[in-house]
Amino acid sequence: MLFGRRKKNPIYLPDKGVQEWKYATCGYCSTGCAIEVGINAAGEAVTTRGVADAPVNQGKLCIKGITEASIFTAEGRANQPMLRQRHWDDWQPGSWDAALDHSATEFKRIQAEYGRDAVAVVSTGQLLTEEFYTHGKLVRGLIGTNNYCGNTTLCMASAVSGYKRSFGADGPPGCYEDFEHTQCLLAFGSNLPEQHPVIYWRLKEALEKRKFPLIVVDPRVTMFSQFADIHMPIVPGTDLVLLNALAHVILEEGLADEEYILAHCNGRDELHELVKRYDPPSAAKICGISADQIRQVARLYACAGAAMSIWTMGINQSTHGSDGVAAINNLNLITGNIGKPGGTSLSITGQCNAMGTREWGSTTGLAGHRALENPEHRAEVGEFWGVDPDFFPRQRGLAMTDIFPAIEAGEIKALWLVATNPMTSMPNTARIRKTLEKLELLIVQDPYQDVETAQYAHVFLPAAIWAEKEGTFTNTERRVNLVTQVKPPLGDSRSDLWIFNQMAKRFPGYENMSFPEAASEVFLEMGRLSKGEAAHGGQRYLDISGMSHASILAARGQQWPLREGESEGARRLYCDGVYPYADGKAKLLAMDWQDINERPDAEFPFWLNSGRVVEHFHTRTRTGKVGNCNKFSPTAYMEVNPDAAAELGIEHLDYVRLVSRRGDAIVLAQVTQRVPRNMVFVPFHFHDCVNRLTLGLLDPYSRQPAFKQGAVRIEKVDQLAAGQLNLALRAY
Ligand SMILES: Nc1nc2c(c(=O)[nH]1)N[C@H]1C(S)=C(S)[C@@H](COP(=O)(O)OP(=O)(O)OC[C@H]3O[C@@H](n4cnc5c(=O)[nH]c(N)nc54)[C@H](O)[C@@H]3O)O[C@H]1N2
Ligand SMILES: Nc1nc2c(c(=O)[nH]1)N[C@H]1C(S)=C(S)[C@@H](COP(=O)(O)OP(=O)(O)OC[C@H]3O[C@@H](n4cnc5c(=O)[nH]c(N)nc54)[C@H](O)[C@@H]3O)O[C@H]1N2
Ligand code: SF4
Ligand SMILES: [Mo]
Repeated sequence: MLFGRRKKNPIYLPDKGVQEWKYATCGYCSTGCAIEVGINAAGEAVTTRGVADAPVNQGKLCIKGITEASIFTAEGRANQPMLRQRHWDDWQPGSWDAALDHSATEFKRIQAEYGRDAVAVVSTGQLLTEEFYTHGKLVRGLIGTNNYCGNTTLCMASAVSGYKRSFGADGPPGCYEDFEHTQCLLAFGSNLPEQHPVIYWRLKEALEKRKFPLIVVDPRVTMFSQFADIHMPIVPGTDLVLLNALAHVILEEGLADEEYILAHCNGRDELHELVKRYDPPSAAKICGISADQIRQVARLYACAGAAMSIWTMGINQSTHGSDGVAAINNLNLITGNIGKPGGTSLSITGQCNAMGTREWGSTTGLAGHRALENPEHRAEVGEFWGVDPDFFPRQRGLAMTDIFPAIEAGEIKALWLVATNPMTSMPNTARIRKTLEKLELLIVQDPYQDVETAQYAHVFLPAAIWAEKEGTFTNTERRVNLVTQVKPPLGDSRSDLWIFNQMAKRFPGYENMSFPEAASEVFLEMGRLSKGEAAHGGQRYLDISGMSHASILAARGQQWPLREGESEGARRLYCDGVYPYADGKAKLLAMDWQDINERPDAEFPFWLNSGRVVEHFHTRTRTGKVGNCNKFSPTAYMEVNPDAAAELGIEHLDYVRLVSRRGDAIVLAQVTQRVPRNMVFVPFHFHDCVNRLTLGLLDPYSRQPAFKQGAVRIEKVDQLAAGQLNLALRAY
């Protein structure tokens, strides 16, 4: 008898009738895979493939990239502007002029009545960089509100803040190629194989050529921790304790690179003094990692020659997110592991263009990593844009997570949401819902009209999506890559760039400024603004003056800094040990851990952890409608440990109710050893689910919510009723 493939049908790839392949960069995660979209004779996008000679992915794509062609025509796409008086009225289709006139007039009325900052704008990490730059110019230079932020507060804010505190500027100093040089890799709160599958593939390739220790710190037994040599199942929210203990061992045992510290760092003695309190036995009691393992990992890391750390949301989404990042930077500074091949502090970013908005969006400052607090920066940008520098605020305004409470308090009356869906993605969504109901004007700009936030909107602006537009994304390793327009926008939807340019025309001061229509021209303008000297006298790191759309396309992505006249960008930052602080030195920061999270107790005995799965992206406006993604997890569920399930009498695939101090949610039980006995993990992709439960205490520096630390209890429910409710909730 024959077994295996020979008896089965061969894999059959249908001919999609592709006539032309067009170049883009994937629009989901921050890996930055180069992708080609196949266009058929009718001009429709029918399929995708990886670009073989692209430095990032070398032809690879993950499930989301492979199925990305179907998002253009996915259910729910909006194709015309819509307006209504009150959010419970029916939508009325309107022209672009009507929608934009109404929006601009209302902004002006509200600003005149309540003050300039009564209008808030919340942006995203999912537009093209040229769009971010133009949006920033419009909001900072014409509308003039200081309450301008992005969903990156939910995502990368702690990394930005930690980089700034340690090094004096934002920007991940390493690159993917570091995997090929490192001798030890330590990953914190990142599930790389699921969330950045192609970065993980790069790491695996490196590991297959040359073995080095891989250590994963995560309270769950994720796919990444299963592939690791050492898994450290940390107590949620205690990474700072572990990091201080690692620094303790390294400094006490004389394993630090004292020469590097002396030449390039301030604050050594203060750090040493503080970490004396974090001896391994004391730290073990808090973070749950044994004293022996702490010593073992500290020695491995410090003696490795070249060691690198990566991290994602397990660190950033915490009440000590910014401190956690700075503590990772401490670890790499004291071991001399910055700016050298295989030695780095590499924040794995999130959304496709989380980097682009940090660089050029002006959300927390001014374009090109400039600060509102710096008078020279205000003058530079003011002159370049044709705006009186006094028109710019003198300090940054509210973060996204502070904008919603300010709406609640009545200080903000109008909100413009661009490419973000806080009704599903913010903590404590019941409160967000009430907040949105209070607004006099809510504008939602999104390609999909079924995005939950639109339920409370007065104006809906239908945006073109991804490769219906042209422009650039910057990925995790500072690589700027191109999206070309592979097909025209659906129906009457328009590119975000076009929408911002049209909105700009409706504000006084427009005549003195320039708003180029072509993304390639906007890019060159950004290049000009990126040139010159940095505040401390050295060259600016964020310099893209040597790039153009054409050069980026030819190279399949270029890294910044790439200065005028250069042909290749820098793979790493700070290779000379000079940091962007005035004295050129990095800061070692002494940070004590404070126990301020909501923790499990008798009433709510489980840790509530949340995050992602490989087949879905965020609030599922896209992957929820892509059959080949959605079929793998079509409904909300929790991971629960078999011992806990047995104790509660819960079977695999039972419906249960999760209850927190904020609210409740119905989920299916997936009984698995992935989580410890006192924890449940719920993917956040589903509406009316985990974010009804989350508390979201804020990090004091970054204002990022602690999405991953809360407390819940599990209740049994009537299976039939719960099933019906679940079906009703999951419209798609
Ligand atoms: N498939 C897919 N890929 C994505 C996305 C997506 O939605 N879907 N989103 C993109 C975006 S925007 C982002 S930000 C990234 C996020 O990428 P990741 O951060 O890798 O993903 P998460 O699942 O949010 O969280 C990672 C891990 O943090 C762990 N964790 C929880 N609490 C702690 C803690 O206290 N300490 C430590 N050390 N770990 C902890 C969780 O158990 C979880 O396994 O993914 C990007 N890529
Ligand atoms: N509990 C819990 N909550 C979380 C997290 C968690 O781990 N746990 N993670 C947080 C993180 S890291 C993030 S990044 C946030 C993400 O939270 P959101 O930003 O709210 O999530 P998305 O679903 O990505 O929303 C983006 C919206 O932009 C739209 N869009 C896509 N492309 C375009 C475009 O070109 N133009 C326009 N105008 N719109 C476009 C999409 O249709 C979608 O509606 O969620 C956060 N929330
Ligand atoms: S790894 Fe990220 S960038 Fe690459 S195909 Fe998948 S979602 Fe797209
Ligand atoms: Mo994110």
